[in-house]
Amino acid sequence: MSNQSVDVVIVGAGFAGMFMLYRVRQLGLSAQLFEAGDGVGGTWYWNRYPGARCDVESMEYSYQFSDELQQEWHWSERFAAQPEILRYANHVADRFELRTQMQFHSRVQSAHFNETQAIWQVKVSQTRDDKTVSEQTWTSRFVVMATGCLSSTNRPAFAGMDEFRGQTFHTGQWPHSAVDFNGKSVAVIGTGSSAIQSIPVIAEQAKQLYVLQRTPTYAVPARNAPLDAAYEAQIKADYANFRARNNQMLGAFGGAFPRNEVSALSVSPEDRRAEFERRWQRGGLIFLGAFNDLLLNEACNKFAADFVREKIQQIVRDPEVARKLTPGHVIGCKRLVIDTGYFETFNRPNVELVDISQAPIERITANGLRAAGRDFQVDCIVFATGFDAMTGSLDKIDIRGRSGLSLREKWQAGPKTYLGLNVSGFPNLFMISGPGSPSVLTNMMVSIEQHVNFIADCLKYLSEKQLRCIEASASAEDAWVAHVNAVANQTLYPSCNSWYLGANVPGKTRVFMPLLGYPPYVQKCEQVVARGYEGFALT
Ligand code: NA7
Repeated sequence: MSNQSVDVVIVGAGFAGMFMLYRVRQLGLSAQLFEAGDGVGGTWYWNRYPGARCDVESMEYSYQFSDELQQEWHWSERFAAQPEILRYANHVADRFELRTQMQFHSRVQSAHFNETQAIWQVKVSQTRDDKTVSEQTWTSRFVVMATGCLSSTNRPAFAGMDEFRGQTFHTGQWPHSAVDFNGKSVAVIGTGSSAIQSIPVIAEQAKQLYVLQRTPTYAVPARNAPLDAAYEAQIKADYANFRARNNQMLGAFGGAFPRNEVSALSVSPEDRRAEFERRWQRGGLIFLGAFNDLLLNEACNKFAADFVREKIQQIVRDPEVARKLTPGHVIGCKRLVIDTGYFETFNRPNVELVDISQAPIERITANGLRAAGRDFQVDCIVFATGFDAMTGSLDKIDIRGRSGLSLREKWQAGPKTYLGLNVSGFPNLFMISGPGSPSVLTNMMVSIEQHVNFIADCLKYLSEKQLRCIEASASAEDAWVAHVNAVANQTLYPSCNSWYLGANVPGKTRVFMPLLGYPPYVQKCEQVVARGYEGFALT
């Protein structure tokens, strides 16, 4: 069927799109959700690579909108693995009967705003095996982009890609059927989070594993374990307060082991080391909360970086391999990775680290690849090369606002938003965890719920006040972009080539995209609402 009309079109069936659909239905509005995959889960639907696991603790990485849901769901491990998170997403979709308004195998190609009627026209391709089988046009008053921050894969254009006769995989688009590396020679390109999680698992299966590293990465142990039943019971007995404590944290997680609110310079070297060691032994991202200025002051950062560098030297037996695995940049300015046996994997006889920092991959060949002046013969190549983060999935859709203004063009010099929720010139178009919001610097589940609640409350307000359109003003947007940059520039975050800056994608404009600091952001959103949606034009 084509030319259908609803109040709200939602793009994406990850945790953001699912909860948005739930809230829109609660408001009594009609909605249709489109999803390119054939199931719910978003990031956790696509990222099925071996070892894929969340880096936020399970008891925190879940919805909080339904107390029954959070009470009845049981996580089996401290850090949940991808299959369990996907089961959770499916459970939520079933429990709240969300699938009735979801259309799978459906890729939104364009969304154009019709100014005369103040409606959006959305073109959707229905696909089978990546081929378009039919097209639909939908109209809606509102469009919500729940397209995810890390869903558009970054695939470097290596020469000779078509020549390779073996199997290739991208960690962000892993096959849904099991992949068996037993007895195979494998090359993994990249050493970011996805690589660091998958390398130890692949190494156990593969005959030979080559890890092609352009930049070494800091990783701290996850110390994953079965979820402690007493800890689970304790949190469930007081879940609301546990959530409230986490919401006060800079990244909306880790309230059970909060940041140590003193400077790394204010304590003796022995006490500093003891605090790093305490957090290293506990495991997880809380390592960077050892002191309150690790990402503000280079000297303090170096204490933390040196601590991890020493650990790498201790774990990796071959001093030359250890040296190559040791990062030199600021720790934490690229997302810190939590690992399970990553550095230990380089002590295995079937694993070789290939340093391509000085001599990049020259080409892919029929039997493998050529890099660092050598030919590597492999059966499989795993591209763990990351994502066109935060803007990639929006860029793929032809989004046009007032006067046919295209979002791609508007964002050519970097994304501009107001609150990471809306863009001037694009009325009634919302994005969840868009650039300019805390998003990827937080526990995404918390940020997602906060954004969805903001949008749903806004839709309710518009309907109560009989308003047709909401749109960020250009001046509020400019001021917001300046604010996001100013906050980032007070920190060490902009100092290295991270995907936060778009530095991993050749040609992408270098702009620090997420906003640091969840609690002040929430306060700002509340203030905006209290002042009648300050910074937005309501018509
Ligand atoms: P990341 O963290 O962006 O890592 C990608 C890796 O791929 C990284 O080591 C890159 O090296 C490497 N890369 C990218 N392009 C190339 C080329 N052309 N040649 C060689 N190596 C390359 O992506 P992940 O999927 O691991 O993690 C993304 C997020 O998902 C993560 O932060 C978690 O939040 C979950 P580089 O460092 O750019 O030199």
